[in-house]
Amino acid sequence: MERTFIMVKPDGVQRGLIGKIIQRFEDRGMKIVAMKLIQVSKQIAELQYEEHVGKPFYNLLMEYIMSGPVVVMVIEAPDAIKQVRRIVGATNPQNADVGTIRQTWAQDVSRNIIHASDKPESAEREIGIFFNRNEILDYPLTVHKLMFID
Ligand code: IDP
Ligand code: MG
Repeated sequence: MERTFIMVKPDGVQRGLIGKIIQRFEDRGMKIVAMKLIQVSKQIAELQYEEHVGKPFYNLLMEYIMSGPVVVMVIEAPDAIKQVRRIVGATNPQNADVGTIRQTWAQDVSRNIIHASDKPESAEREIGIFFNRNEILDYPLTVHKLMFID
């Protein structure tokens, strides 16, 4: 099992999509091991998006991510990082495959409603930014017995 980090961005929260987005991951049998509703501070936003410093969209991205509450989650699943990114879809919703979260609910790259870690180092770093160890729960998900053969 692998862990990844996702965030329902402020537009996703304002548009009432928290439940629908979580449903996509639950439907796939992915396990939520941590979750909370928070307001991102400037300090946290700078950490989350440090790789984008200096890019033309950086300031807009910082404003966007701090513009309202977000839902942050840690999801556990086999090959979680790649599989979650497949469910999320391409960064620009206009390029996202039909049926992905971004293709279903978004139109514009600067309002793409969800974040998901792109590689193992990012997942570890991002989980560490948003969660303490004691906020990440270790528990069995009963449905896994029906979905996986050890
Ligand atoms: P990702 O979210 O699919 O990993 P990244 O390239 O890491 O995409 O970009 C981080 C976020 O920055 C995107 O999700 C999107 O909100 C925003 N972003 C990326 N490229 C652009 C752009 O060209 N214009 C405006 N915003 C952008
Ligand atoms: Mg990214």
